[in-house]
Amino acid sequence: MTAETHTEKKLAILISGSGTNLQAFIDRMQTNSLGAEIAVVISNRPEVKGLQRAADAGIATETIDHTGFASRELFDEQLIECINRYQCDAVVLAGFMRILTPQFVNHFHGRLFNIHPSLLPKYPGLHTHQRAIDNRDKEAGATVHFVVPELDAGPAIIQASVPIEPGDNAELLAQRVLQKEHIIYPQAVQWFCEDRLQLTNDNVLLDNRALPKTGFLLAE
Ligand code: NHR
Ligand code: GAR
Repeated sequence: MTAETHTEKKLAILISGSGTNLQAFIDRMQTNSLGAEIAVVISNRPEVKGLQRAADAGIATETIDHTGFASRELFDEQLIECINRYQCDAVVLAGFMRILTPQFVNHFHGRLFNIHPSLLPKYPGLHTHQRAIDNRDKEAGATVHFVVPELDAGPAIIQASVPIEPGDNAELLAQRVLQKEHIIYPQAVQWFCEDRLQLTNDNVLLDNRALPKTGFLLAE
């Protein structure tokens, strides 16, 4: 007998591109330190590198090309159907670049995660690193959050910060932030998979205690 009381959760990971965050999840799954199975990787763009990463790891892949749909609603319906076909318990957006309809977000309420490359609530939306540099911020970072219908407004779970160095450009800064993303994103989802993380009306609870509004802060 083991002490395990829950069955291993199944994840759908949604990507649009390179998939280095996806790779961080794959690495953790392969060393049994994720506490979850990646049941399927879904891309809205054909032939991206992330699909190859999944295939190389023996994970099922699906491509649902958004350009083939007449509306966001129809695209999202197809996504929901696909995710449910693999009986997934949670959905992980990993560099997924399509805004999702309220219908999709509400369907997966409390089990839909995103990582955004800024210290939210600063810089929702796109081009976060350039905006932080242009504003002469001293630090940048990334935030793992539960997704709600309003873009990048969902409650934070973990944040990590990095310094902005003199002479930085958006690409250099993105690389520095990505290294932190690869640590905090699997960690947050692991908490969920261990039944330690919960979204309530007003709060994110970790081990039944409310997290601060900016989430758990990963120290340097
Ligand atoms: N959907 C909802 N409802 N809420 C969020 O918080 C979401 C979301 C979908 C994706 C990721 C997000 C990010 O972290 C995310 C969060 C895409 C865009 C965007 O403008 C903005 C934010 C995010 C993802 N997408 C364009 C669109 O028309 C397309 C851009 C492109 O294809 O390059 O969907 O940053
Ligand atoms: C990551 O920096 C992620 O935070 C960001 O895109 C990159 C994806 O990298 N996400 C967004 O901007 C969401 N709109 P990856 O494909 O190598 O994981």
